[in-house]
Amino acid sequence: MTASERTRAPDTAAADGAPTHCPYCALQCGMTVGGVPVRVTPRQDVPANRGGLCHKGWTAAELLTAADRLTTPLMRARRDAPLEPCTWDEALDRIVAEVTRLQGRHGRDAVGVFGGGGLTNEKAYQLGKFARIALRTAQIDYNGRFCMSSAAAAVNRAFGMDRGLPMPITDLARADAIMVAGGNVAETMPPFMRHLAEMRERGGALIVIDPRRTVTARRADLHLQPTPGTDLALANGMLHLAIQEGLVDEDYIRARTDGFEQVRMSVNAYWPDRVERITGVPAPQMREAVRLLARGRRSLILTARGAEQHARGTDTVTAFINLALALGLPGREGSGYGCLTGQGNGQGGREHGQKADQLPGYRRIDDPAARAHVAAVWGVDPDVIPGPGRSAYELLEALGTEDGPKALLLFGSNPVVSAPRSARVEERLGALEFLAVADFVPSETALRADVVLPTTQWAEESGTVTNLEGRVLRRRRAVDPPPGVRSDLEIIAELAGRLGAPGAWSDDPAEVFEELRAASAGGPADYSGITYERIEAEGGVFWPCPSPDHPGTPRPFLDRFATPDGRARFVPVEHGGAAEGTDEDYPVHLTTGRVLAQYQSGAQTRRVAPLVEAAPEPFVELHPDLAERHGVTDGAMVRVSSRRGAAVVRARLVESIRHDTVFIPFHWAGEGRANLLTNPALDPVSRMPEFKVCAVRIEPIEQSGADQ
Ligand SMILES: Nc1nc2c(c(=O)[nH]1)N[C@H]1C(S)=C(S)[C@@H](COP(=O)(O)OP(=O)(O)OC[C@H]3O[C@@H](n4cnc5c(=O)[nH]c(N)nc54)[C@H](O)[C@@H]3O)O[C@H]1N2
Ligand SMILES: Nc1nc2c(c(=O)[nH]1)N[C@H]1C(S)=C(S)[C@@H](COP(=O)(O)OP(=O)(O)OC[C@H]3O[C@@H](n4cnc5c(=O)[nH]c(N)nc54)[C@H](O)[C@@H]3O)O[C@H]1N2
Ligand code: SF4
Ligand SMILES: [Mo]
Repeated sequence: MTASERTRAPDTAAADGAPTHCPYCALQCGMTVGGVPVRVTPRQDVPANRGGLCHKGWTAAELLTAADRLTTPLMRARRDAPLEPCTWDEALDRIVAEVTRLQGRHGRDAVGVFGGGGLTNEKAYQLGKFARIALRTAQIDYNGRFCMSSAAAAVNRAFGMDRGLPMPITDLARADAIMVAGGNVAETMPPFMRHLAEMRERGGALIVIDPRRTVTARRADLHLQPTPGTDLALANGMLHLAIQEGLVDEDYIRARTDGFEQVRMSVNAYWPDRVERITGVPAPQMREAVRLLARGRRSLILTARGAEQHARGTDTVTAFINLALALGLPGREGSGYGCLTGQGNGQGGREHGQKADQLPGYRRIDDPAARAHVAAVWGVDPDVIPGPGRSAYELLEALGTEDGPKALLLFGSNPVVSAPRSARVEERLGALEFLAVADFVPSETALRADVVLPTTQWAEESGTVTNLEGRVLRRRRAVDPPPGVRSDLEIIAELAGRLGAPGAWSDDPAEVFEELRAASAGGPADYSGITYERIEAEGGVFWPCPSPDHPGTPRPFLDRFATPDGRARFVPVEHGGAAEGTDEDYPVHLTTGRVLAQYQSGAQTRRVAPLVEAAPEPFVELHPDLAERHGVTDGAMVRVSSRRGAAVVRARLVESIRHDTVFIPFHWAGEGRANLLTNPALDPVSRMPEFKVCAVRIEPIEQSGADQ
């Protein structure tokens, strides 16, 4: 009997359903799910949302009954044959046969694994373990590489430990000023705005840095509107001004940091006129932003994908951290630097080993002590564990090549839509000898697979997620899954068994969590003191939590940073601009991002009717002056081309965007796919692709049609 069959009843029997959390973003709003038909109601007792939900959360129950929900495994006999229903045994046997055949012929690394930041901690942990000791492949990475990896790299470098927000979200309302660089939280985490609104009501100032005057920017006291890809220069320019105006906190710098002198010298060259020329932000606005940040003791600098998804994303985040350190903010209650994580388990998903260079507990896979610890928990010899593998885009690009994986097993991502230069990624997926995808809907990537495994989703299963605050929360099973589907944990356990893997492979989330606790013990992301019972009783527990009597760590850096000597590191960084500049052929900057009613690749939200109604199709946002120069009218179809391909989308003329920049949200498949255009130039440290800027050309469709 499998876990899905064992626990037919919901795991909390409250009249109005089970208390759980939203299937989508990292805010992990609390909601109660249950009833007939199944309904979602917001919870008041969860600090992140306090009774609020966004449009996606309110309509989340519709996901459970998507018309084309997968309920039976699918398989194709040959690469060019259609997908047809099959039994679980046939599907799993086929996967094991292909894995065995390809690894026998080409070695262990012939099979790759791709995971996702939406997977629970238990799944992320088990997937990493499965790759390392069942498949014994180094080739595993996940979509979080496309998300907050640049911030993670910068934060590790500066503070020695990567926890998105180093404080409870409720600290935000008491801040004197908050600067959000490249985050449109009013659309990407709407209930987050409550905390910012409360701060403003108390007299705090909101500063937003975004090339577009977004809904978030409109609610700010100050909006800086730079050219995409120039935040690093902007942050260095602000630090230059802080030094010039005597606003740096010399006592703090001496007591808690290292390396300021080098940074002080390096930002000498970022005088206001020069930075204004690079960024397009008027110098008086930079000065005002610095003064607002420096006027009180409680200020925060937050970055999100707009500042991070760049080929210099790590250095860009570092520039913002340098500014925060110079102003004396990190490691003080209610102030500092934070990264807004994105996916439902964006934080926990990056801690337990689905990343190419990582073992559970945020340990490094090349650290002998970490390997020995984790190997002991897994019951294997440390030598069995492979070394680091390729990063997400590099892994996708290597598929089907001479020394790349010939087979890929994918859980929780839809790279055909969401990976950069996606036509190339499709080509690489096509070059595989075997692709297996586990999903609960037929995503664009699942439809290209040889075997599709239908899984349980969100409210049909239990497990833990770690939200943007670093607070570990419980997702609870609120409804029964449809007959025929299995959980990711059951699938992994079955495959591990058939592959003859060593060690224990439970399909019960509670048991897997117990193992995760042991595997993470002593690591930077230490969960060993966290239990399901504590999460329940305490409304979540902040990691690190190294023992059952430890209270958890809401504010990790108050006494010391997590570096070996406890001091934060300044790192000098230099502006270099976008990897791909504009020129005569491609004269306009393209940036990409999100709209409120769609989520990520859209695999889920394009199946929810009210969301489709709210955001039915892709579009390109451009300024009326730019549109006029290109002969584009509002509502007309236009072709947007980059060096990598062309997308066809409807024009939306808005005054709120810079004249030199256009914006396309990335939630749709087909010819309006933003990622047909994006540039996979990678950050040298984080291996993050440059989703947020490339060079494009815009043409009205009729005109270019006549040219051909
Ligand atoms: N509705 C909705 N909400 C979501 C998601 C979703 O898909 N839909 N996804 C979730 C996930 S995984 C994530 S990672 C988060 C992302 O959350 P955000 O980071 O808030 O989302 P984005 O829209 O990708 O980017 C934010 C802003 O960056 C701006 N930007 C573009 N280029 C630059 C630049 O060079 N510099 C600066 N400063 N800004 C720039 C864009 O104009 C955009 O308004 O959202 C989460 N929440
Ligand atoms: N141009 C551009 N591209 C981007 C971005 C951008 O800003 N601009 N942002 C990037 C970012 S930040 C992110 S996070 C990525 C996200 O992009 P993707 O990785 O494609 O994320 P999703 O669309 O959430 O895909 C998740 C898939 O897994 C399925 N799924 C969800 N939960 C589970 C589960 O528990 N188990 C299994 N087996 N399947 C599950 C869903 O149905 C869906 O098909 O996109 C990146 N791509
Ligand atoms: S803000 Fe995020 S977690 Fe909250 S309801 Fe919306 S999608 Fe769900
Ligand atoms: Mo993300």
